[in-house]
Amino acid sequence: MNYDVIGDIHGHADALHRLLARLDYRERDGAYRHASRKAIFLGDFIDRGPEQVEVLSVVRAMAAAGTARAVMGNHEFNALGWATPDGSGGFLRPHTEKNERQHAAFLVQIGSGSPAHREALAWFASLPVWLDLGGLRIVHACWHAASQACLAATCLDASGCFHDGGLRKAYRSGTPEHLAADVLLKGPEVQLPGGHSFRDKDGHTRHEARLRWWDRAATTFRLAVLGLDERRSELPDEPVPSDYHYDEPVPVMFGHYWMSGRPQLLSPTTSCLDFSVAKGGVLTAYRWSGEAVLSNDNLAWVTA
Ligand SMILES: [Mn+2]
Repeated sequence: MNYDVIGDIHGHADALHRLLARLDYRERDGAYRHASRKAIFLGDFIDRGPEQVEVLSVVRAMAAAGTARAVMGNHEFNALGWATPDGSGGFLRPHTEKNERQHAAFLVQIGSGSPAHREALAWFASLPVWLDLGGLRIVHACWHAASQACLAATCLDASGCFHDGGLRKAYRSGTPEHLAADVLLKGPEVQLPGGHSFRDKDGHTRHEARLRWWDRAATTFRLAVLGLDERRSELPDEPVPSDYHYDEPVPVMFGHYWMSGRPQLLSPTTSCLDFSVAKGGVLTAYRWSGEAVLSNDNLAWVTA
């Protein structure tokens, strides 16, 4: 099977319609279809953008018609946690001001507590955390076998989706399952050594940093930490104690990282397809036809 893998949409339905048209999908019997290809969505359908209900409608229709598959993003994981009581008067994802701000547009657009909201949650819960298609691997933020094994053992059903008890376990802070869900859906972070810290773009002091797990040459903190380009030299030139680096020959595609600029591969076997459509960037797809070595020629995109 040939797949068109599509990055984070975040409620930008207009871009999604244009991208599917650009990829030669046509709407018939209520769903976009292609004569010889299927779509795969990398998660993060909701939050931020203006047409989140429409995005869910397009993607769910394709999934129901068998013309697309999808994995869970951290925003769908968060939506489930936000709406699931924790049994002691709160919710799995606390209703803090920061969490509410991140989710408010979705709750307004879908109608918090409405039948449509409940239906969307049931669909989010039906999304697998990753897809292993043999020659192609799909996950929202990071491919990491040990984290996958950890979740599969106690939190996921046979289709790779969270069951109710598994979702609760993955939300329990300090457990291996919580860390595993974080790695797969939000990407691995490491503690900086020797009390090092830096200020992030919001001015918060951080002692942990996100890793460029797809870069096998990124062996020191200075090389491996993401998103600090101009201040890289402040980081220690010491080895990263991390087993997160991906160095297998099977191509892996993911979203999540708010890349900017013209879409391009990260390496011949790794491709982040999130080019920030929700921040004025582009909605991006990789047109995969079975190749083990990826090519920039197979990237396609539309502007926001
Ligand atoms: Mn994400």
